[in-house]
Amino acid sequence: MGELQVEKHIKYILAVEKRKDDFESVVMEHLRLNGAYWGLTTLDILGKLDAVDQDEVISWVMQCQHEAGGFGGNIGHDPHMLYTLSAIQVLALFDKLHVLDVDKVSSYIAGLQNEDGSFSGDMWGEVDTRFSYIAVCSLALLRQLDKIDVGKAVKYIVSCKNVDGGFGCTPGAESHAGQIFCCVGALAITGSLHHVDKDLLGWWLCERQVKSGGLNGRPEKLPDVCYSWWVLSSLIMIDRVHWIDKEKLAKFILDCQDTEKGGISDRPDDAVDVFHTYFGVAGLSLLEYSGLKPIDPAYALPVSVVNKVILPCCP
Ligand code: GRG
Ligand code: ZN
Repeated sequence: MGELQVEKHIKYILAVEKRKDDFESVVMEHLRLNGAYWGLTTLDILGKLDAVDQDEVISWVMQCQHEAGGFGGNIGHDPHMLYTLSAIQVLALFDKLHVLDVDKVSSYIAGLQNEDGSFSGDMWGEVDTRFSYIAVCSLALLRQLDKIDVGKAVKYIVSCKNVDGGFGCTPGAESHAGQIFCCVGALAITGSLHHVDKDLLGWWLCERQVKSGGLNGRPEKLPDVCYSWWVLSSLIMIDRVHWIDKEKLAKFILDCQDTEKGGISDRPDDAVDVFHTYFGVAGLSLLEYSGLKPIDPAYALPVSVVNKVILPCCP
């Protein structure tokens, strides 16, 4: 099996952070704050977060904050839950959550909870269990979960559970590994995993592994490195990770590396991007690949970061 090209991936991510005008950077412009989270978390798992200028990153992140309290994908963009979580995660990586006006950010998030317990992504109202996860994860990191109705939030997530044991984006929507991560993650953070049928869901999740060792996101779909995160983290949270072939999955991820220029793609021989580089490295961390910092499957941050942020709150 090929080895993880640690130095090359570090170089690739540092280069993407600096390039402003090539194809990938232009495509990523509107979601730069997400990109920053993917790139910086990858660097941290690889033990190289100190290679970036943290003051510069933090000052840019704070400029992405809108007066409404939420964050946009870049300076001057409208606020959205998706970027607000990324901002909180990036600040947590640098142990700099104290620069936030916690009350303002958490009020923005809490203001997006609907009567039925669900969450909208922004003021335009799209409802999705992705936003339930984002609200719960963000507020837990800020230690502000009491700002929302957690009981109702859990109830809404449970209403998105399907007969196959999985979860969809809204009630009745088909199960998808990405949504399952969101729902299981939010249930894990709120101590509500008893709502999950672990054997049934574990069975659905482990069936996502295909011949090549990779995982897909739904039946009959192609494998993709990002599902190494969505599926594997969910299996770990419900304690069923031993139901897949970990060795074969690690090989699939390693086969998706660009061994010359660095970076990881969705499938072997495709073009690399920061998103799949993050999910490949994070997946290998979940597989306990040697030399990588362990990542927390619910918070999607290094365990060391989560311990620093969450532990001090516990009475
Ligand atoms: C902090 C890790 C983290 C996440 C934040 C935004 C979010 C919360 C979660 C997104 C969950 C999700 C829905 C992921 C799926 C992304 C994806 C690969 C979608 C593609 O779906 P299809 O059906 O592609 O178009 P397939 O793979 O089925 O062909
Ligand atoms: Zn993908």
